[in-house]
Amino acid sequence: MVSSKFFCVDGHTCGNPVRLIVGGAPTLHGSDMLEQRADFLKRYDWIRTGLMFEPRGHDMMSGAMLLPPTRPDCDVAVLFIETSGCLPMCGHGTIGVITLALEEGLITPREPGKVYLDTPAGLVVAEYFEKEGYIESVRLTNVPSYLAESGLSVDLPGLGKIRVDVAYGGNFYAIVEAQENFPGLENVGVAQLLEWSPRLRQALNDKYKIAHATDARIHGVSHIQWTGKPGSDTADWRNAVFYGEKALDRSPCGTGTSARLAQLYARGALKVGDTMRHESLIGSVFVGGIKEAAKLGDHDGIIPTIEGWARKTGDNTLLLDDRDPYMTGFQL
Ligand code: PYC
Repeated sequence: MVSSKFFCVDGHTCGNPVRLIVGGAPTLHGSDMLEQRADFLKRYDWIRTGLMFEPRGHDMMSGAMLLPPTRPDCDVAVLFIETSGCLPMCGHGTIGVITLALEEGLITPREPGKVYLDTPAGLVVAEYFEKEGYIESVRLTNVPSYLAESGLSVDLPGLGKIRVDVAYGGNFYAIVEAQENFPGLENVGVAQLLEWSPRLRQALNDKYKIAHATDARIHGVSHIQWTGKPGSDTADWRNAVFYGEKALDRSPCGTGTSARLAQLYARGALKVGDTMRHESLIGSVFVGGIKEAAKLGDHDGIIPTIEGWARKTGDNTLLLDDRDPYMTGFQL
């Protein structure tokens, strides 16, 4: 029998799970985190599927591992592992990873109060705020974000014509606002979103080829962001972000909020210095902000900030054992 053991710290960021692998992560090859991500997917994807999918995880499971940084300006590197693959960047994941890693004493930032993170999408700076020996909240300065396309449309059988903007916030998001065939998130159930989302993503990727303005290794719409009115009058907008095959983010989604900020900025609805309170499906809130303007190729984008909180739920030792027919996980 060959059995691999993984020590994990489990938690959640505003309701969405975070499983931080603190022991058992492989050593990866590659001169930057995008190359190391490709190496992981080629040689170790069984670790991701085994730790994220049932029976050790579930449709929404999301995790990360800390690695030595590939760039000198960073304290640590992070590889995100999800049921959907290895995202270039994950905002709720970063807030969770920073909270759990600091509370467990796993990283010692060279500048107190800030962690410089090497992610596959680029440098992310996480400021953290402590209270009574715990991390109360984390505000990350995300990668440059921008509106890539506006007014794209596809026809979906049973739903009709749907118009979207596509914005980048560390991943590419098709942002769906209220329109003739979508009455806004507040009027639509979860089952409906889970049915529409994969079909909409497929139709968009079949019709349009979306690639990052300065790094074509990042391409394709991976997430669908449904938008609507918030449930609380202290929030500005509500979203539900679909990713993978069945996941709907329980948090307001950090990279999704960054993409939404970039879209609203491009439209003139927000400006540098503005903030937006973004509510999730379950009512948890991230505060998004526009720190400064940024240029990505020909696009006028932004540097967004995202603030949220995470809490530890437990310690977890997981085994991937080759006697187990479900060692590498399954999804229904
Ligand atoms: O918070 O960026 C995020 C995220 C991506 C997928 C799920 N959450």
